[in-house]
Amino acid sequence: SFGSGNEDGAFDINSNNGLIRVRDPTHLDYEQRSSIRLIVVARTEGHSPLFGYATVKVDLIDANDNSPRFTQVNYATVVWEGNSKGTFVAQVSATDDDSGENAAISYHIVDGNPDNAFAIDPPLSGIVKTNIVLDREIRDSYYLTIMASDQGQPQKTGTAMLRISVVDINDNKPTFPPHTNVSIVEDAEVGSLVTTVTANDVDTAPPLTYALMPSQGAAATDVSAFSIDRFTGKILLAQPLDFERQSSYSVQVRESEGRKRPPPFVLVLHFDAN
Ligand SMILES: [Ca+2]
Ligand SMILES: [Ca+2]
Ligand SMILES: [Ca+2]
Ligand SMILES: [Ca+2]
Repeated sequence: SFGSGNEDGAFDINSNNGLIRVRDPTHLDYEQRSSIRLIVVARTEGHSPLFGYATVKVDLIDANDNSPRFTQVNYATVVWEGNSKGTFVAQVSATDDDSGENAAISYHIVDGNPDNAFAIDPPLSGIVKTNIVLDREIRDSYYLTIMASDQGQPQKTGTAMLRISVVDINDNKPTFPPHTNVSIVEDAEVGSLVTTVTANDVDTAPPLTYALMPSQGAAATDVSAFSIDRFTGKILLAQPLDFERQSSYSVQVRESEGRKRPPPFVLVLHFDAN
């Protein structure tokens, strides 16, 4: 019989031949205790029995009965576009209650990674890095599914999500629509709308502003005949026109990011002589 160590009934012992067997495996958990010390009592039969004692130490072998668990189910981070490949994005981490190979965790991106935009490098680190140069104008967010796998048999896994928002930088130049000529009647009132000129910029910031400037080769005074709303690009007539005195004007519109980038948009105004 057992003297001690089997209070939970994990084992039984054959009282005739001393064979010890597992009776209830639910009490054998390496994570609770990795070895068990049983005191076995032997007793002679008869009126005045004699006793003998032995210690049996049972070492448990770890079974892979725990899955890796991430410290968070959902991770979120931001990363700037335009950084070189290999830029740090985030570090994810999982734990495993087993031991040895059964708790040796490697990480893999298993979904949500178009163009292999991200990589975990090295795989044991959980460090997520960029694997391409990110471009917010192509894709502004990613939603990665990351798996943690232990090395046990059978292998166990856990998953977490990592949301990555790509932050805009001002890496695109504005573009103007093709140059057009605009006509205006001679007797148009001062303040009337001549045309609206706006450039396109795929970045979100900064907001563009506009200014008028003289066209190359045209009279600088042409600019003073018009005014432009610097935010909307609306061009208004600023002084009365006289067809006999001047029959056409040429001005350029410059946007705020184009200072070093000629040529700006050219607007040629013709009077409608009617
Ligand atoms: Ca275990
Ligand atoms: Ca495990
Ligand atoms: Ca821009
Ligand atoms: Ca951008």
